[in-house]
Amino acid sequence: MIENDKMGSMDFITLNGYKHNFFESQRISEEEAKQRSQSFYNWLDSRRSVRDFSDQNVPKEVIENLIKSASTAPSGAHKQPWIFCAISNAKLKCEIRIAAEKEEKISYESRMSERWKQDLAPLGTDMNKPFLERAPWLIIAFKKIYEIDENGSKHNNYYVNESIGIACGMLISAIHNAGLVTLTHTPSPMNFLASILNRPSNERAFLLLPVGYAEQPAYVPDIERKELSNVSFFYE
Ligand code: IYR
Repeated sequence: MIENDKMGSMDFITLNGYKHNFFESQRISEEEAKQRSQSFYNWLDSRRSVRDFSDQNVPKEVIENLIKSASTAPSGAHKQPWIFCAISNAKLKCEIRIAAEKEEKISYESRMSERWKQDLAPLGTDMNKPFLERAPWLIIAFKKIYEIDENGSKHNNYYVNESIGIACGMLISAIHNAGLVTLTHTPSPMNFLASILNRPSNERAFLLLPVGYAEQPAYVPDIERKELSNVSFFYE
């Protein structure tokens, strides 16, 4: 039996020949859990996708901590199938903006349906992406669809989209926690990112996140989140 109390339990056990360390779980009262879950929700709910960026610098150390936070995400078979490229280099940002706007122009002019453009109208997006140059950092999440072992053989990773999606969610929360803003930018197709950044053949761009301080003033769309009753169904 594995006890969940450190008292009298072992520091580690062995399963299938692999070491499993004692996990010191946090125990908090129901009252504290109610308070903490409410205040965490209030704090997450104050996050908004922001398109108006200040050009104020953000220290590299902050970006490193954001990426470390994202990389704590769970992943299929713990393969951690991601790499986060952080770009502050002005020339690269300019190159990325030009390439993204080229794709977006085609998308807005011919790839996206009228319905899609109508759905985006409240958000105020268009083919111009000045934030790609103005934000001090761009973080581009690449998924690693396979790994290459020492013999050059390819091994597919597992649940890659789920894994990197979770990591990006955690990254967005970490950005919010650091007093910074971002938005999820997905120029489509995104393969120009791998070529500009010289990424290896097993990596595919998943999401581009400009990171920085919000411009003063910044404006965000007047939109609402769905109510709990519209996003949940309880079976008790
Ligand atoms: N990638 C385009 C279009 C776009 C699509 C969706 I769905 C959005 O929620 C927002 C934008 C762009 O970045 O403008």
